[in-house]
Amino acid sequence: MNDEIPPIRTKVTTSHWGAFKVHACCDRIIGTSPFEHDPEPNRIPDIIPQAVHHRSRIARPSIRKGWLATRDRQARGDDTHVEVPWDEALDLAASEIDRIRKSHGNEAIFGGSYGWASAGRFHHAPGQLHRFLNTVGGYVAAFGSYSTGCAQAIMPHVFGVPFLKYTYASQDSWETIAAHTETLVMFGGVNPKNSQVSMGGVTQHETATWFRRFNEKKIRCINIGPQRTDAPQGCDWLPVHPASDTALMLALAYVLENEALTDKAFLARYTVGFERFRPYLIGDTDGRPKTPEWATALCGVKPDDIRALARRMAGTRTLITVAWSLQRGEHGEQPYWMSAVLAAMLGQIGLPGGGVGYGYGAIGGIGKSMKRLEGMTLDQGSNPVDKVIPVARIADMLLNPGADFDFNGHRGPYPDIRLIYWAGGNPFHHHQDLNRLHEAWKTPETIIVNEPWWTPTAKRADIVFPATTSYEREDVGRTNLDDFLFHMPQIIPPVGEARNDFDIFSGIAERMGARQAFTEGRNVEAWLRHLYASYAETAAQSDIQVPAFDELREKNWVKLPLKTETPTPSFLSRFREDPQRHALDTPSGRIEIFSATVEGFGYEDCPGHPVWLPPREWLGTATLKAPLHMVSPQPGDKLHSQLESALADVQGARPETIIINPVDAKPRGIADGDLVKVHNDRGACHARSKVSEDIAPGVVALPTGAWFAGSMNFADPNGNPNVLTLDLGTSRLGQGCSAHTALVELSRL
Ligand SMILES: Nc1nc2c(c(=O)[nH]1)N[C@H]1C(S)=C(S)[C@@H](COP(=O)(O)OP(=O)(O)OC[C@H]3O[C@@H](n4cnc5c(=O)[nH]c(N)nc54)[C@H](O)[C@@H]3O)O[C@H]1N2
Ligand SMILES: Nc1nc2c(c(=O)[nH]1)N[C@H]1C(S)=C(S)[C@@H](COP(=O)(O)OP(=O)(O)OC[C@H]3O[C@@H](n4cnc5c(=O)[nH]c(N)nc54)[C@H](O)[C@@H]3O)O[C@H]1N2
Ligand SMILES: [Mo]
Repeated sequence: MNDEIPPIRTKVTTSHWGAFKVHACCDRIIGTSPFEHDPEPNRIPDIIPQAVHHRSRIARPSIRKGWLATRDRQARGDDTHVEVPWDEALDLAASEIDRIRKSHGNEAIFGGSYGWASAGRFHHAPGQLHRFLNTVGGYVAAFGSYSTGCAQAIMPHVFGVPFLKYTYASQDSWETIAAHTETLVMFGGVNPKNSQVSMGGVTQHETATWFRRFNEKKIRCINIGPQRTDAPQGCDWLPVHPASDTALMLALAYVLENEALTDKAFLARYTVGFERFRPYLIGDTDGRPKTPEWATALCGVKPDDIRALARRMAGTRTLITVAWSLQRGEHGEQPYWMSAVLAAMLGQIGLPGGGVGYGYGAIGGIGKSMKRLEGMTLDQGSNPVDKVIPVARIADMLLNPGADFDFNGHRGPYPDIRLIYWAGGNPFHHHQDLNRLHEAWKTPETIIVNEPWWTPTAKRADIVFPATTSYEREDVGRTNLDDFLFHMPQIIPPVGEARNDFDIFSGIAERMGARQAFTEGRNVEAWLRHLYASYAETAAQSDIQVPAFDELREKNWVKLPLKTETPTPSFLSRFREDPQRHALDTPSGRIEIFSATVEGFGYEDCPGHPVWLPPREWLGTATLKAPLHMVSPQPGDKLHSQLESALADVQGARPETIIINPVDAKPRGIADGDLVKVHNDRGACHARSKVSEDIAPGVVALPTGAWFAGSMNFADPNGNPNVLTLDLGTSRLGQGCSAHTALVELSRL
C-alpha cells in the first residue's frame, strides 16, 4: 500500500469576480482561499471545487437524439442527447455550417453569442467563436449588451462619446468624490455586491471601504430606488417606484426652474436645446407642469421631500449617479437622458465631484483612478457579413425573419437564421420571456453550443461540445480597470473529455479548410506569447514595463504601477474649461438637452428631448391579476448563472429567494421562508419568500441566475425571473432589454 499523501498545489488565478487562490491535489480542485491583496474578498470562489467537478459537467461531445434521427427542431429542451466521439461531432458541426453557408449564405448563421464566458484574454469563448466564423465567411452579429445596450445608443447623442468610454474612463474617481462631493444622489443605488464583479476581474475590491470614508466625511449619500440594500449602510434611502425615476428627475428640475436655482449661464455656454425642453417641463406643451405634486403620484416621493432634495442638490457639490438597471426597462433612454439634463441645470458638469456618472458600483473598477492600459486582445478578423441586430432582439429576429426593425435611426429587415452557434453565454438564463425564446428557438435548423456545463442552453442544442473551464488551461488575465496582471496557470487536466474553445474551433476549421486562417499556425502557448508580446509593446509605449512572459509565469502575478494619484481630467472638465477648443462630438459641439438627430428619427417612444413615458408594466398599470412590480437584479452570491448547478445543491438554496414587503406578504398569507409561485400571463416560477421592510411596498425582487427548468405549462422550479419578464426593446432608438419591466402576482404554494 502506498500511503504517501499527494502534494497540494496552490496557485493564484483570476476571474470576473476577482483573484483567488486555488488548491489542487492530483487532478482535482480541493479548495479556494482569498488573495491576500484583496481588501474585500468575496465568497463566490467557495463553490468552485464542487462546480468544476459537478455531475452537470458535459463529459463528452453530445448530439440531440431527435435532431440526429429526423433533424427535429420541436423537441429542443425536452429531448435527450447521445454521446459521440470527438471526430464524429466535429465532422457533423463542420458539415452543418458548410451546408447552411452554401445553401443560404453566411447571413443565415447567427454568431452573436452574447455572454460573459470566463476571464482570461486568449480563451474568451465569444471572441474565439467570432474569429472562427470570420474565417469561414462571417455571421450575423449582435450589437451592444444586456448590461447597457440602451445607454450605448442614447448617450452618444447627448455627450458625443461612446457610453462605455464615458462610464469607464471619464468619470470622477472615488478619491475625487471623497474630496469634493457633498451630496451623492444615487438613482438605483451603488451596491458593493455588484462591484465584486467586472469583465476580466478587479483584484482590489473597495467600494464598501469608500462608502465608509464617505460616511466619515459626512458626505450625504441618498439611495433612490426600490431597495434599501442597493446602497451600503449609512446611506439615506428614498424609496421610489421602479421605472418612475424620470418623473422624479423632472420634478427636481421643475423645482430648480421654479425657484430660480437653474444655472442659466451653464446652460447658455455648454448646452443646446433647453428652450425646447423648458415648455415641456413647465407644462406649456402638454398642460401638465412637472411639479412635485405631479411626480408624487407617479414615484411615491412626497412633494416636500422632492423640494428639499432639489434645494440641497443646487446648494451643495452634487454628483448624480445612475445605476445601469434604470436603462434595463422600457423607455430606459429617458432616465438616462434626463439625469444629464438635471445635472446640466445644476451647472456642475465638469467640476470635480459634481455632474453625473453612470454605473458606479455596477462593475468593479468604475471610479478607480488609473492609467487604462489596453491590449492583449485576440484579433477577430473582419466579418464579411454586415448584418447586425441589437443584442436583446434575438427572439424577435428568430420569430420574424424578413420583418423590418428600427434601431437608432436605422431600419432594415431581420435576417433569416438557419444556424445558431453559441459559446460563452446562457441565453436561457439571460433573455427575457423565456417561454417566448423557447418557441423562437425552434426555428433554426441547427443549434451548436460549446459549454462546460449542461445549462438550459446546452440542453437545447443539437450539437454540444464540452468546453474546459479556466482552471483546465493556461491563460493570461488582465483588464484595463485593474492594476494587477496574472498568469492563469492550468491547475488541473480537462475534466472529462473537455477541450478548449480554441481547439474545438481549430477542429471545425480544419474540416472546412480554414485551419491555417484560424490558427495562423500557432498553438495555445504560441498564441499566449504572441498576444503577450503585443501587450508588452503597448505597455512600453505608456512607459509601463511588464515582466517577460516566462517571468510572469514564474511569478504568477504582478502589480503594475498604473495607479494615478491625480486622476487625468475628464473630457467634461476640459470641455468646461474651453467649450470651443474641447467641443463635444455632438452635432452642436455641446451637451444636447434637445437633439435634432433624435427628433429626426421620428420615434414616438423616444422624442427629441427627455420626457416622462411610463412603461407598459409598472405600478401605474398594476392589475388585480398582476399587481406587483418585479425587479430582477444581479445575484450577490455568483456571476449570473455561472456555478449555478453546485450552488443549487445546497439544501434549501433553490428555488431562489424573492424579497417582498410585509404589507404585500400579509394579505397573501405569505410568511418569511414560505415557498411561493410567482406568475403572470407569460409564465411562472417558484421562489422562497423573504419578507422585509427593505423593499418598497408593491415591489418584489427576484435575482437572475437560476437555471430555467420550466415551460409554458409548468412553473420553473428553480426561480429564474426571466420566465416572467417582458421581451421588448426599450424603444425603437435603443432596443435594449426591458428586464426590469414586469408585473407579477405571488401565491403561497
Ligand atoms: N431579468 C433579468 N435578466 C437579465 C439581467 C437582469 O438584470 N435581469 N441582466 C442581463 C445582463 S446585464 C447580463 S450581462 C446577462 C448575463 O448573461 P450571460 O452572460 O449569458 O450569463 P452567464 O451565466 O455569465 O453565462 C456565461 C456562460 O458561459 C459559460 N462559460 C464559462 N466559461 C466558458 C468557456 O471558457 N467556454 C465556454 N464555451 N463557455 C464558458 C458559463 O458556464 C455560462 O453558462 O443577463 C442579462 N439578463
Ligand atoms: N455579484 C454580482 N455582481 C454583478 C453581476 C452578477 O451577476 N453578480 N453582474 C454584473 C453585470 S453583467 C452587470 S450589467 C451589472 C449590473 O449592474 P446594475 O444594473 O447596477 O445592477 P442590478 O443588480 O441589475 O440593479 C441594481 C438595483 O437597481 C434597482 N432598480 C431596478 N429597477 C429600478 C428603477 O427603475 N429605478 C431605480 N431607482 N432602481 C431600480 C433594483 O432594486 C436593483 O437591486 O452588475 C454586475 N455585477
Ligand atoms: Mo451585464
